[in-house]
Amino acid sequence: MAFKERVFSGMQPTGSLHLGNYLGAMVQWIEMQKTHECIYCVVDLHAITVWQDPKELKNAIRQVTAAYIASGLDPKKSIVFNQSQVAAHAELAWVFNCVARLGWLNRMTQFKEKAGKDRENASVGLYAYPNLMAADILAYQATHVPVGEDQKQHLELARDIAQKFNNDFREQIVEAGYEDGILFPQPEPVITGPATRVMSLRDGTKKMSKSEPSDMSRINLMDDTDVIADKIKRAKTDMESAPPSNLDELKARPEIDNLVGIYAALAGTSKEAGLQMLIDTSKEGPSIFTGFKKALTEVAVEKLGPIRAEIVRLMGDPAEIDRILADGSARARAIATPIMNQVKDVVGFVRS
Ligand code: AQP
Repeated sequence: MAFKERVFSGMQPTGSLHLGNYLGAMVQWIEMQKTHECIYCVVDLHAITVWQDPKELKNAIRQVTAAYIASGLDPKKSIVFNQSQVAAHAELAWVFNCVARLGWLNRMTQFKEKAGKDRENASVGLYAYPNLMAADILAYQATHVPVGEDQKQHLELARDIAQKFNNDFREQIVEAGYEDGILFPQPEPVITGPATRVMSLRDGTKKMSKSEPSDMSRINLMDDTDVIADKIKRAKTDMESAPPSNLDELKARPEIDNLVGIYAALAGTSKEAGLQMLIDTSKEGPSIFTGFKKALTEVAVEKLGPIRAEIVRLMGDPAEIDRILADGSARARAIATPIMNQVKDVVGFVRS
């Protein structure tokens, strides 16, 4: 069966969204909304795989929703909702817990990074996170998933799960009316944002992340002008006395490469043009990066300032945000429930 193109993606309400979330995923979400049926979720079930203060979680769910809308998602066009309100996510995740193999999950690098040395103390949910992510996507038979590069491995797992489910239950899937025996499509990762991997401002080898303890490592969508300027001013560079003269040299200097990449993505220009800007401003002093950092601050404030102002405005009316989420949940349920019912039939459950 040829599946209708449908987009699904989500972000965790584990803190304020940052530039990595915005450039790595959100920019692509907004683009895809113009051409596709899109479902954008605030993945609160994923958030609780690590401890979340319940009072802060509620606020974070509303703030991430506000950030989606402030960044340009249209909740009338796209479906915007929070994951916990559509039961199909958790139901399908359980089925997938029984389809996915332990060996597959053991290979997931994100679990290793997040669990760190204290693996025995990590929640079972954190380990099974990729199965829930597969369920998020496949509960809607979604075909395209715009994400940052860090999610590539999880997407591959979702494809493996879809394939194994289709193989395991082929006979029943055909009986359910899917002539080719395919109930779940192979979801395609869409990793094409302007900066698919934004790195920490403090360490060019680590990705920018909400859960990194140092706030100086990231630019949050909620940061004001002074905070953005301060973070960029203090962003780690290196001790070299000259700027890189070409893209190969730039690549070998991860912190500079990251800043040039961020500049290019925000200014809507190429990395080459960003590097040229760094070269042209390097004589301004006192450091070779002073002029470049000033330009980077300007473009960051210009781009993020209006988004921040709109998040603040939307957060002034939490009841309106809740209405948007309720409307989105109802529309999401209308798609996911019939698919979930087919899954239940195919697996052999008696529905009552
Ligand atoms: N640094 C990044 N560069 C590019 N894309 C990124 N994404 C996250 N960080 C970067 C993309 O943002 C989307 C939502 O991510 P998430 O909130 O589900 O969780 P995450 O990937 O684990 O992001 P964080 O910020 O690191 O959250 P915590 O710290 O809570 O785990 C995804 O598409 C992701 O690729």
